[in-house]
Amino acid sequence: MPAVRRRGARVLLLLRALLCAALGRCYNVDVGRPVVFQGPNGSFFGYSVLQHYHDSTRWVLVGAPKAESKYSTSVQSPGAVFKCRVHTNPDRRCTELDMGRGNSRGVLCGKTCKEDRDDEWMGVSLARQPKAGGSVLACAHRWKNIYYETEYILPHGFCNIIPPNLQSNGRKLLPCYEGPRLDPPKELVIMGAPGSYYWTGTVKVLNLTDNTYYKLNDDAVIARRYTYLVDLNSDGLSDLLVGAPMFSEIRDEGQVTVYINRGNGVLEEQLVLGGDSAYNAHFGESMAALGDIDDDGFPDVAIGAPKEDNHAGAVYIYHGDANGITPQYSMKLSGQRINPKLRMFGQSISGGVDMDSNGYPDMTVGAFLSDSVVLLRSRPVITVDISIFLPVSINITAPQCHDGLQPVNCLNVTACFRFSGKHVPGEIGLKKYALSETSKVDSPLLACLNYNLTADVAKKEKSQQPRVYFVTSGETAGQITDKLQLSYMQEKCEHYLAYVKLMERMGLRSNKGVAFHQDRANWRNRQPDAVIA
Ligand SMILES: [Ca+2]
Ligand SMILES: [Ca+2]
Ligand SMILES: [Ca+2]
Repeated sequence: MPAVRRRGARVLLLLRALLCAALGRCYNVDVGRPVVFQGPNGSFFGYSVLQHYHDSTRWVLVGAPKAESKYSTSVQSPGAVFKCRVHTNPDRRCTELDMGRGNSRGVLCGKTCKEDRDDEWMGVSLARQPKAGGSVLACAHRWKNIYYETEYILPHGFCNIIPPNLQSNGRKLLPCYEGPRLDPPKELVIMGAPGSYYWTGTVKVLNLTDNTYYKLNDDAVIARRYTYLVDLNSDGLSDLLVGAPMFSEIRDEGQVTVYINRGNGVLEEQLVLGGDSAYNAHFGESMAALGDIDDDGFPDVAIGAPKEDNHAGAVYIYHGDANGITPQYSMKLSGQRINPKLRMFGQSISGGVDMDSNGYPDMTVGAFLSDSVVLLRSRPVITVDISIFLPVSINITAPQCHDGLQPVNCLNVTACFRFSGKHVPGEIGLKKYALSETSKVDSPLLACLNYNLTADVAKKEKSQQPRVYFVTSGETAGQITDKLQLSYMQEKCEHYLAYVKLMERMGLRSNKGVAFHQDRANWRNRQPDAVIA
Protein backbone atom coordinates (compact mmCIF):
# COMPACT_ATOMS: atom_id res chain seq x y z
CA MET A 1 0.00 0.00 0.00
CA PRO A 2 1.42 3.37 -0.92
CA ALA A 3 0.80 4.88 2.50
CA VAL A 4 2.78 2.11 4.17
CA ARG A 5 5.65 2.42 1.70
CA ARG A 6 6.01 6.05 2.42
CA ARG A 7 6.18 5.45 6.14
CA GLY A 8 8.78 2.78 5.52
CA ALA A 9 10.80 5.19 3.47
CA ARG A 10 10.66 7.88 6.14
CA VAL A 11 12.19 5.55 8.65
CA LEU A 12 15.59 6.01 7.12
CA LEU A 13 15.11 9.45 5.77
CA LEU A 14 15.33 10.82 9.25
CA LEU A 15 18.59 9.31 10.20
CA ARG A 16 20.72 12.25 10.99
CA ALA A 17 23.64 13.53 12.94
CA LEU A 18 23.30 15.96 15.75
CA LEU A 19 25.83 18.23 17.28
CA CYS A 20 24.76 19.02 20.75
CA ALA A 21 26.10 21.25 23.44
CA ALA A 22 27.78 19.54 26.33
CA LEU A 23 28.13 22.64 28.44
CA GLY A 24 24.80 24.33 27.86
CA ARG A 25 24.90 27.89 26.65
CA CYS A 26 28.54 28.26 25.84
CA TYR A 27 29.60 30.34 22.93
CA ASN A 28 32.87 31.95 22.23
CA VAL A 29 33.25 34.63 24.87
CA ASP A 30 35.56 32.97 27.37
CA VAL A 31 34.05 33.64 30.79
CA GLY A 32 36.27 31.01 32.39
CA ARG A 33 39.42 33.09 32.06
CA PRO A 34 38.50 36.71 32.74
CA VAL A 35 41.25 39.31 33.10
CA VAL A 36 40.24 41.61 35.93
CA PHE A 37 41.75 45.05 36.52
CA GLN A 38 41.14 46.69 39.86
CA GLY A 39 41.16 50.42 40.65
CA PRO A 40 41.22 52.49 43.83
CA ASN A 41 38.38 51.84 46.26
CA GLY A 42 35.38 54.08 45.84
CA SER A 43 36.78 55.71 42.68
CA PHE A 44 34.04 54.39 40.35
CA PHE A 45 36.83 52.77 38.35
CA GLY A 46 34.99 51.22 35.40
CA TYR A 47 32.27 53.84 35.04
CA SER A 48 33.58 54.11 31.50
CA VAL A 49 35.88 51.74 29.66
CA LEU A 50 37.65 51.77 26.33
CA GLN A 51 39.74 49.26 24.44
CA HIS A 52 42.63 51.09 22.86
CA TYR A 53 45.54 50.09 20.65
CA HIS A 54 48.52 51.84 19.22
CA ASP A 55 51.03 50.04 17.03
CA SER A 56 51.27 46.60 18.62
CA THR A 57 50.35 47.64 22.15
CA ARG A 58 46.90 47.06 23.61
CA TRP A 59 45.47 48.92 26.57
CA VAL A 60 42.26 48.94 28.48
CA LEU A 61 41.55 52.57 29.38
CA VAL A 62 39.34 53.04 32.39
CA GLY A 63 37.49 56.09 33.64
CA ALA A 64 37.36 56.49 37.44
CA PRO A 65 35.40 59.74 37.86
CA LYS A 66 35.62 59.88 41.64
CA ALA A 67 39.33 59.05 41.92
CA GLU A 68 41.98 61.28 43.41
CA SER A 69 44.58 62.30 40.83
CA LYS A 70 48.25 61.91 41.61
CA TYR A 71 49.00 64.64 39.08
CA SER A 72 46.53 67.08 40.67
CA THR A 73 46.77 66.42 44.40
CA SER A 74 45.54 69.88 45.30
CA VAL A 75 42.26 69.27 43.50
CA GLN A 76 39.54 67.41 45.37
CA SER A 77 38.56 64.11 43.72
CA PRO A 78 38.75 65.32 40.13
CA GLY A 79 38.56 61.79 38.74
CA ALA A 80 41.13 60.12 36.56
CA VAL A 81 41.68 57.94 33.52
CA PHE A 82 43.79 54.82 34.01
CA LYS A 83 45.65 52.81 31.42
CA CYS A 84 45.98 49.06 31.92
CA ARG A 85 48.38 47.32 29.61
CA VAL A 86 47.11 43.97 28.40
CA HIS A 87 50.44 42.33 27.56
CA THR A 88 53.41 41.85 29.90
CA ASN A 89 51.38 42.98 32.88
CA PRO A 90 51.06 39.89 35.07
CA ASP A 91 50.04 41.90 38.14
CA ARG A 92 47.23 43.56 36.19
CA ARG A 93 48.52 46.95 37.20
CA CYS A 94 46.84 50.13 35.98
CA THR A 95 48.45 53.55 36.08
CA GLU A 96 46.90 56.98 35.89
CA LEU A 97 47.19 58.80 32.59
CA ASP A 98 48.94 62.11 32.85
CA MET A 99 46.89 64.56 30.82
CA GLY A 100 49.25 67.43 31.56
CA ARG A 101 46.69 69.39 33.56
CA GLY A 102 49.01 70.36 36.39
CA ASN A 103 48.40 70.73 40.11
CA SER A 104 47.17 74.32 40.43
CA ARG A 105 43.74 75.38 41.54
CA GLY A 106 41.69 78.11 39.92
CA VAL A 107 43.72 78.33 36.76
CA LEU A 108 42.56 81.05 34.35
CA CYS A 109 41.14 79.63 31.18
CA GLY A 110 40.27 82.79 29.31
CA LYS A 111 39.16 86.35 29.92
CA THR A 112 36.08 85.37 31.85
CA CYS A 113 37.07 81.89 32.84
CA LYS A 114 38.57 80.45 36.01
CA GLU A 115 38.42 76.73 36.37
CA ASP A 116 37.07 74.75 39.31
CA ARG A 117 38.12 71.13 38.97
CA ASP A 118 36.89 69.78 42.30
CA ASP A 119 34.69 66.74 41.65
CA GLU A 120 34.82 67.39 37.93
CA TRP A 121 34.27 63.67 37.10
CA MET A 122 37.17 63.23 34.73
CA GLY A 123 36.70 59.89 33.01
CA VAL A 124 32.90 59.97 33.09
CA SER A 125 33.08 59.16 29.37
CA LEU A 126 35.71 57.82 27.03
CA ALA A 127 35.60 57.61 23.25
CA ARG A 128 38.03 56.71 20.53
CA GLN A 129 38.33 57.22 16.81
CA PRO A 130 37.72 53.70 15.47
CA LYS A 131 40.80 53.51 13.29
CA ALA A 132 44.47 52.68 13.56
CA GLY A 133 46.24 55.60 15.20
CA GLY A 134 42.92 56.86 16.60
CA SER A 135 42.93 59.49 19.32
CA VAL A 136 41.08 59.16 22.61
CA LEU A 137 38.61 61.61 24.06
CA ALA A 138 38.21 61.77 27.86
CA CYS A 139 35.69 64.08 29.44
CA ALA A 140 34.78 65.60 32.79
CA HIS A 141 31.20 66.80 32.55
CA ARG A 142 31.22 68.49 35.95
CA TRP A 143 34.11 70.83 35.24
CA LYS A 144 33.05 74.34 36.24
CA ASN A 145 33.85 77.92 35.30
CA ILE A 146 33.46 80.11 38.40
CA TYR A 147 34.69 83.39 36.97
CA TYR A 148 32.27 84.30 34.24
CA GLU A 149 32.06 88.09 34.90
CA THR A 150 30.46 87.56 38.28
CA GLU A 151 30.58 84.70 40.70
CA TYR A 152 28.26 82.50 38.69
CA ILE A 153 29.30 78.88 38.56
CA LEU A 154 28.89 77.54 35.07
CA PRO A 155 29.15 73.77 34.70
CA HIS A 156 30.65 73.86 31.24
CA GLY A 157 32.38 70.50 31.27
CA PHE A 158 35.80 69.72 29.91
CA CYS A 159 37.29 67.22 27.47
CA ASN A 160 40.80 66.24 26.61
CA ILE A 161 41.88 64.74 23.31
CA ILE A 162 44.62 62.28 24.16
CA PRO A 163 47.06 61.30 21.40
CA PRO A 164 47.19 57.62 20.37
CA ASN A 165 50.44 57.02 22.26
CA LEU A 166 48.70 58.23 25.46
CA GLN A 167 51.32 60.88 26.16
CA SER A 168 50.42 64.06 28.00
CA ASN A 169 50.55 66.51 25.10
CA GLY A 170 46.82 66.29 24.46
CA ARG A 171 44.45 68.99 23.32
CA LYS A 172 41.96 70.56 25.70
CA LEU A 173 38.40 71.30 24.71
CA LEU A 174 36.44 73.91 26.60
CA PRO A 175 33.60 73.97 27.26
CA CYS A 176 32.73 70.36 26.77
CA TYR A 177 29.82 68.16 27.13
CA GLU A 178 28.36 64.84 28.13
CA GLY A 179 28.89 61.66 26.15
CA PRO A 180 31.04 62.78 23.24
CA ARG A 181 32.23 60.66 20.37
CA LEU A 182 34.79 61.07 17.67
CA ASP A 183 33.92 60.86 14.01
CA PRO A 184 37.14 59.80 12.27
CA PRO A 185 36.65 60.67 8.59
CA LYS A 186 35.92 64.32 9.24
CA GLU A 187 37.77 64.72 12.53
CA LEU A 188 34.60 65.76 14.30
CA VAL A 189 33.89 65.70 18.02
CA ILE A 190 30.19 65.28 18.65
CA MET A 191 29.07 66.35 22.11
CA GLY A 192 25.76 66.34 23.90
CA ALA A 193 25.31 69.52 25.92
CA PRO A 194 22.20 68.99 28.02
CA GLY A 195 22.74 72.14 30.08
CA SER A 196 22.93 74.55 27.18
CA TYR A 197 20.33 77.22 26.57
CA TYR A 198 18.90 77.13 30.09
CA TRP A 199 18.89 73.32 30.14
CA THR A 200 16.91 72.84 26.95
CA GLY A 201 19.99 71.06 25.62
CA THR A 202 21.67 70.79 22.28
CA VAL A 203 24.30 68.81 20.40
CA LYS A 204 27.49 70.59 19.44
CA VAL A 205 29.89 69.44 16.81
CA LEU A 206 33.49 70.57 16.79
CA ASN A 207 35.44 70.27 13.57
CA LEU A 208 39.01 69.64 14.67
CA THR A 209 40.40 70.51 11.26
CA ASP A 210 39.20 74.13 11.13
CA ASN A 211 38.32 74.48 14.83
CA THR A 212 34.73 75.52 14.18
CA TYR A 213 31.68 74.59 16.21
CA TYR A 214 28.20 74.08 14.95
CA LYS A 215 25.17 72.87 16.80
CA LEU A 216 22.38 70.46 16.12
CA ASN A 217 19.04 71.22 17.68
CA ASP A 218 16.73 68.29 17.41
CA ASP A 219 15.22 65.41 19.31
CA ALA A 220 18.47 63.48 19.08
CA VAL A 221 19.67 65.58 22.00
CA ILE A 222 17.39 63.69 24.35
CA ALA A 223 17.58 60.29 22.70
CA ARG A 224 21.28 60.17 21.91
CA ARG A 225 22.57 58.55 25.07
CA TYR A 226 20.61 55.35 24.54
CA THR A 227 21.03 54.96 20.83
CA TYR A 228 23.66 52.97 19.02
CA LEU A 229 24.49 52.61 15.34
CA VAL A 230 25.90 49.39 13.94
CA ASP A 231 25.51 47.65 10.58
CA LEU A 232 23.94 44.42 11.85
CA ASN A 233 23.21 42.81 8.49
CA SER A 234 26.44 43.92 6.76
CA ASP A 235 24.63 45.68 3.93
CA GLY A 236 26.64 48.88 4.26
CA LEU A 237 23.86 50.82 6.00
CA SER A 238 24.02 51.55 9.70
CA ASP A 239 21.18 50.06 11.69
CA LEU A 240 19.87 51.55 14.89
CA LEU A 241 19.51 50.19 18.41
CA VAL A 242 17.46 52.26 20.82
CA GLY A 243 17.69 51.41 24.50
CA ALA A 244 14.97 52.05 27.02
CA PRO A 245 16.60 50.85 30.25
CA MET A 246 13.70 51.99 32.39
CA PHE A 247 11.03 50.27 30.34
CA SER A 248 8.79 48.64 32.92
CA GLU A 249 6.24 45.92 33.03
CA ILE A 250 6.97 45.19 36.66
CA ARG A 251 9.95 47.40 37.39
CA ASP A 252 12.65 48.77 35.09
CA GLU A 253 13.40 45.56 33.22
CA GLY A 254 14.50 47.61 30.22
CA GLN A 255 14.44 46.82 26.53
CA VAL A 256 16.16 47.65 23.24
CA THR A 257 14.34 48.20 19.96
CA VAL A 258 16.20 47.27 16.77
CA TYR A 259 15.60 49.22 13.58
CA ILE A 260 16.98 48.05 10.25
CA ASN A 261 18.05 50.68 7.78
CA ARG A 262 16.30 50.07 4.43
CA GLY A 263 17.99 53.02 2.76
CA ASN A 264 16.56 56.36 1.71
CA GLY A 265 16.01 57.22 5.34
CA VAL A 266 13.63 54.32 5.98
CA LEU A 267 14.12 52.64 9.33
CA GLU A 268 12.08 49.50 9.82
CA GLU A 269 11.49 48.14 13.30
CA GLN A 270 12.71 44.55 13.33
CA LEU A 271 12.13 43.47 16.90
CA VAL A 272 12.46 44.29 20.56
CA LEU A 273 15.15 42.69 22.72
CA GLY A 274 14.77 42.27 26.44
CA GLY A 275 17.45 39.90 27.69
CA ASP A 276 15.81 37.87 30.46
CA SER A 277 13.41 40.72 31.28
CA ALA A 278 14.73 40.57 34.82
CA TYR A 279 13.39 42.71 37.61
CA ASN A 280 15.11 46.12 37.78
CA ALA A 281 17.80 44.95 35.30
CA HIS A 282 18.03 48.20 33.31
CA PHE A 283 18.67 46.21 30.13
CA GLY A 284 19.83 48.67 27.47
CA GLU A 285 21.71 50.97 29.86
CA SER A 286 24.81 50.36 27.73
CA MET A 287 25.39 48.97 24.24
CA ALA A 288 28.54 48.26 22.28
CA ALA A 289 29.49 46.89 18.90
CA LEU A 290 31.84 43.97 19.44
CA GLY A 291 33.00 43.48 15.88
CA ASP A 292 32.44 40.02 14.43
CA ILE A 293 33.34 37.90 17.44
CA ASP A 294 32.23 34.59 15.91
CA ASP A 295 33.63 35.19 12.43
CA ASP A 296 30.38 34.61 10.51
CA GLY A 297 30.57 37.87 8.56
CA PHE A 298 28.06 39.80 10.65
CA PRO A 299 28.81 42.23 13.48
CA ASP A 300 27.78 41.31 16.99
CA VAL A 301 26.64 43.49 19.86
CA ALA A 302 26.63 43.47 23.65
CA ILE A 303 23.85 44.97 25.72
CA GLY A 304 24.33 45.71 29.41
CA ALA A 305 21.83 45.19 32.20
CA PRO A 306 23.96 46.52 35.06
CA LYS A 307 21.34 46.31 37.78
CA GLU A 308 20.25 42.73 37.11
CA ASP A 309 20.71 40.31 40.02
CA ASN A 310 20.40 43.03 42.63
CA HIS A 311 23.06 45.26 41.03
CA ALA A 312 25.57 42.49 40.29
CA GLY A 313 24.86 43.10 36.59
CA ALA A 314 24.81 41.15 33.36
CA VAL A 315 25.74 41.58 29.71
CA TYR A 316 23.90 39.89 26.85
CA ILE A 317 25.49 38.99 23.50
CA TYR A 318 23.40 39.19 20.34
CA HIS A 319 24.54 38.37 16.82
CA GLY A 320 23.91 40.22 13.62
CA ASP A 321 22.68 38.17 10.68
CA ALA A 322 21.32 38.65 7.17
CA ASN A 323 17.94 39.75 8.55
CA GLY A 324 19.33 42.12 11.15
CA ILE A 325 19.78 40.56 14.56
CA THR A 326 19.09 37.18 16.13
CA PRO A 327 16.12 37.50 18.49
CA GLN A 328 17.67 35.23 21.11
CA TYR A 329 20.91 36.10 22.82
CA SER A 330 23.71 33.57 22.47
CA MET A 331 25.29 34.27 25.83
CA LYS A 332 24.42 35.95 29.06
CA LEU A 333 27.51 37.04 30.94
CA SER A 334 26.52 37.15 34.57
CA GLY A 335 28.68 39.43 36.70
CA GLN A 336 28.01 37.30 39.74
CA ARG A 337 29.28 34.17 38.03
CA ILE A 338 32.40 35.79 36.64
CA ASN A 339 33.30 37.14 40.06
CA PRO A 340 30.92 37.38 43.03
CA LYS A 341 32.47 40.71 44.01
CA LEU A 342 31.40 42.48 40.82
CA ARG A 343 28.80 45.22 41.18
CA MET A 344 27.13 47.10 38.32
CA PHE A 345 28.84 44.86 35.78
CA GLY A 346 27.70 46.11 32.38
CA GLN A 347 27.40 49.83 33.11
CA SER A 348 30.08 50.30 30.46
CA ILE A 349 31.16 48.04 27.60
CA SER A 350 33.86 48.40 24.97
CA GLY A 351 34.58 45.99 22.16
CA GLY A 352 35.88 45.56 18.67
CA VAL A 353 39.62 45.29 19.37
CA ASP A 354 41.52 42.02 19.29
CA MET A 355 43.31 42.40 22.60
CA ASP A 356 45.17 39.07 22.61
CA SER A 357 45.93 38.82 18.88
CA ASN A 358 44.10 35.55 18.30
CA GLY A 359 42.18 36.92 15.30
CA TYR A 360 38.92 37.52 17.16
CA PRO A 361 37.86 40.85 18.73
CA ASP A 362 37.44 40.84 22.50
CA MET A 363 35.29 42.81 24.94
CA THR A 364 35.83 44.71 28.16
CA VAL A 365 33.12 45.41 30.70
CA GLY A 366 33.16 47.89 33.56
CA ALA A 367 31.70 47.24 37.03
CA PHE A 368 32.19 50.59 38.71
CA LEU A 369 30.56 49.86 42.05
CA SER A 370 33.25 47.26 42.63
CA ASP A 371 35.94 49.49 41.06
CA SER A 372 36.80 46.87 38.48
CA VAL A 373 36.80 46.12 34.78
CA VAL A 374 36.84 42.70 33.17
CA LEU A 375 38.48 41.83 29.88
CA LEU A 376 36.75 38.83 28.31
CA ARG A 377 38.49 37.23 25.37
CA SER A 378 36.85 35.55 22.39
CA ARG A 379 37.83 32.01 21.57
CA PRO A 380 38.25 30.80 17.99
CA VAL A 381 35.16 29.35 16.37
CA ILE A 382 35.22 26.29 14.16
CA THR A 383 32.61 25.48 11.58
CA VAL A 384 31.91 21.79 11.17
CA ASP A 385 30.32 20.63 7.93
CA ILE A 386 28.59 17.29 8.19
CA SER A 387 27.25 15.27 5.30
CA ILE A 388 25.35 12.01 5.64
CA PHE A 389 24.94 9.67 2.71
CA LEU A 390 22.36 6.91 2.50
CA PRO A 391 21.62 4.53 -0.37
CA VAL A 392 19.09 5.71 -2.92
CA SER A 393 17.01 2.61 -2.27
CA ILE A 394 17.19 -0.90 -0.86
CA ASN A 395 15.10 -3.89 -1.63
CA ILE A 396 13.53 -5.06 1.60
CA THR A 397 12.23 -8.26 0.05
CA ALA A 398 15.77 -9.62 -0.14
CA PRO A 399 17.53 -9.18 3.24
CA GLN A 400 21.20 -8.31 2.78
CA CYS A 401 22.43 -8.97 6.33
CA HIS A 402 21.94 -11.13 9.40
CA ASP A 403 21.24 -10.09 12.94
CA GLY A 404 22.27 -13.31 14.64
CA LEU A 405 20.55 -15.96 12.61
CA GLN A 406 17.79 -13.62 11.57
CA PRO A 407 18.01 -12.26 8.01
CA VAL A 408 17.47 -8.52 8.04
CA ASN A 409 17.67 -5.55 5.74
CA CYS A 410 20.61 -3.31 6.18
CA LEU A 411 22.21 -0.31 4.54
CA ASN A 412 25.47 1.57 4.49
CA VAL A 413 25.54 4.93 6.19
CA THR A 414 28.42 7.26 5.47
CA ALA A 415 28.97 10.30 7.67
CA CYS A 416 31.53 12.83 6.46
CA PHE A 417 33.04 15.64 8.54
CA ARG A 418 35.13 18.66 7.75
CA PHE A 419 36.04 21.70 9.81
CA SER A 420 37.21 25.17 9.03
CA GLY A 421 37.69 28.41 10.92
CA LYS A 422 39.96 31.37 11.33
CA HIS A 423 43.10 30.89 13.40
CA VAL A 424 42.12 27.42 14.54
CA PRO A 425 44.46 24.49 15.19
CA GLY A 426 45.34 22.23 12.29
CA GLU A 427 43.77 19.29 13.97
CA ILE A 428 40.86 18.76 16.31
CA GLY A 429 39.28 15.83 18.04
CA LEU A 430 35.60 15.18 17.77
CA LYS A 431 34.21 13.18 20.60
CA LYS A 432 31.01 11.45 19.89
CA TYR A 433 28.25 11.55 22.42
CA ALA A 434 30.51 11.90 25.40
CA LEU A 435 28.48 14.06 27.72
CA SER A 436 29.65 12.21 30.80
CA GLU A 437 33.24 11.99 29.68
CA THR A 438 34.12 15.59 29.09
CA SER A 439 36.28 15.62 32.19
CA LYS A 440 38.37 12.74 30.88
CA VAL A 441 39.29 14.20 27.54
CA ASP A 442 42.94 14.76 27.05
CA SER A 443 42.64 18.07 25.26
CA PRO A 444 40.55 21.15 26.00
CA LEU A 445 39.63 21.16 22.33
CA LEU A 446 37.30 18.31 23.00
CA ALA A 447 35.45 19.75 25.92
CA CYS A 448 32.72 21.58 24.09
CA LEU A 449 32.28 19.41 21.05
CA ASN A 450 30.08 16.36 21.04
CA TYR A 451 28.89 14.32 18.16
CA ASN A 452 25.97 12.00 18.19
CA LEU A 453 24.77 9.87 15.27
CA THR A 454 21.20 8.90 15.97
CA ALA A 455 18.98 6.59 13.95
CA ASP A 456 15.33 7.28 13.28
CA VAL A 457 15.20 10.57 15.13
CA ALA A 458 11.60 11.32 14.17
CA LYS A 459 10.35 8.19 15.88
CA LYS A 460 12.39 8.90 18.96
CA GLU A 461 11.11 12.42 19.20
CA LYS A 462 7.59 11.02 19.25
CA SER A 463 8.63 8.45 21.88
CA GLN A 464 7.95 5.66 19.39
CA GLN A 465 10.00 2.56 18.80
CA PRO A 466 12.82 3.34 16.34
CA ARG A 467 12.95 1.08 13.33
CA VAL A 468 16.60 1.50 12.46
CA TYR A 469 19.46 0.51 14.69
CA PHE A 470 23.19 -0.02 14.76
CA VAL A 471 25.12 -2.90 16.25
CA THR A 472 28.17 -2.06 18.32
CA SER A 473 30.10 -4.62 20.39
CA GLY A 474 27.38 -7.15 19.72
CA GLU A 475 24.65 -4.92 21.18
CA THR A 476 21.95 -3.06 19.30
CA ALA A 477 22.06 0.68 19.72
CA GLY A 478 20.13 3.65 18.51
CA GLN A 479 23.26 5.81 18.65
CA ILE A 480 26.84 5.44 17.60
CA THR A 481 29.71 6.57 19.80
CA ASP A 482 33.23 6.80 18.51
CA LYS A 483 36.33 8.99 18.27
CA LEU A 484 37.45 11.01 15.33
CA GLN A 485 40.47 13.15 14.52
CA LEU A 486 40.10 15.81 11.86
CA SER A 487 42.62 17.89 9.99
CA TYR A 488 41.88 21.41 8.87
CA MET A 489 39.67 21.51 5.75
CA GLN A 490 40.18 17.82 5.09
CA GLU A 491 37.05 15.76 4.83
CA LYS A 492 36.99 12.49 6.69
CA CYS A 493 34.27 9.89 6.33
CA GLU A 494 33.11 7.15 8.66
CA HIS A 495 31.14 4.14 7.45
CA TYR A 496 28.46 2.39 9.43
CA LEU A 497 26.04 -0.42 8.84
CA ALA A 498 22.47 0.27 9.91
CA TYR A 499 19.83 -2.43 10.30
CA VAL A 500 16.13 -2.20 9.64
CA LYS A 501 13.80 -3.98 12.00
CA LEU A 502 11.40 -6.43 10.44
CA MET A 503 8.24 -4.80 9.23
CA GLU A 504 6.05 -7.45 10.85
CA ARG A 505 7.52 -6.60 14.22
CA MET A 506 6.68 -2.98 13.66
CA GLY A 507 3.10 -3.81 12.86
CA LEU A 508 3.61 -2.96 9.20
CA ARG A 509 3.09 -5.14 6.21
CA SER A 510 6.10 -6.16 4.21
CA ASN A 511 5.96 -4.61 0.79
CA LYS A 512 7.82 -5.15 -2.38
CA GLY A 513 10.17 -2.51 -3.67
CA VAL A 514 9.97 -0.01 -0.85
CA ALA A 515 11.98 2.99 -1.93
CA PHE A 516 14.49 4.55 0.42
CA HIS A 517 15.49 8.06 -0.27
CA GLN A 518 18.92 9.42 -0.14
CA ASP A 519 19.25 11.96 2.58
CA ARG A 520 22.07 14.38 2.58
CA ALA A 521 22.28 16.59 5.60
CA ASN A 522 24.79 19.30 5.19
CA TRP A 523 24.82 22.27 7.47
CA ARG A 524 27.23 24.62 9.02
CA ASN A 525 27.11 24.30 12.70
CA ARG A 526 27.13 27.59 14.55
CA GLN A 527 25.84 26.23 17.80
CA PRO A 528 27.67 26.66 21.09
CA ASP A 529 29.42 23.30 20.81
CA ALA A 530 31.36 24.46 17.78
CA VAL A 531 33.62 26.47 20.00
CA ILE A 532 37.09 25.37 20.79
CA ALA A 533 39.52 26.88 23.23
CA1 LIG B 1 22.56 47.42 7.82
CA1 LIG C 1 29.10 37.61 14.04
CA1 LIG D 1 41.05 38.16 20.72
